[in-house]
Amino acid sequence: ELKFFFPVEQTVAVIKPDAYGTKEEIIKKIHEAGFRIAARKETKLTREMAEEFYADHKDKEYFNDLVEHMVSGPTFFMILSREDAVEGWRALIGPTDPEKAKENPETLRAQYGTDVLRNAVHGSSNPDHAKESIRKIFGDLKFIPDGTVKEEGEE
Ligand code: RTP
Repeated sequence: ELKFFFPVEQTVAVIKPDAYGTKEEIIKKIHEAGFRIAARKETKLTREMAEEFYADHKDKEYFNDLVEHMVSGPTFFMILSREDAVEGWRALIGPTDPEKAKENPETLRAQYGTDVLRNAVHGSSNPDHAKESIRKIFGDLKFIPDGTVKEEGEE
């Protein structure tokens, strides 16, 4: 009998202010898709934090609108843990534009997004970005192999 094991991976998932009111529904779907929520943090971003979080987009024409949106209300950050978490979460959320996401009505952006800016959720685009976002949002967390995370100093 052959068995394949895939490494547990972490990604950052964000419920943006426009979807904050549907947070509990989204969390239920996250669990149904087999993710564990290894860490969570709820915060209202300052302009500085929002600009840092989306630093790679600072030359885009939508950057100011994006930052305005991200500071408009509370944001819910999660570290999701699962096999193939980065790609799995991106598949669950769907494309950036909720209209396009509607090609698969099961995607979260199809269900909770409003438009290309207010598209309900964010996901890391690759494992390096995931690590960088984890550091920006959660500080230096120590990862242990089963995908759970601990804060520095915690047993
Ligand atoms: P990715 O980079 O992995 O594709 O991520 P994404 O789907 O979140 O979309 P991305 O193109 O990276 O853009 C980041 C966020 O900026 C807002 N946005 N607005 N008005 C617009 O044309 C526009 N384009 C992007 C969205 O909130 C998007 O999630």
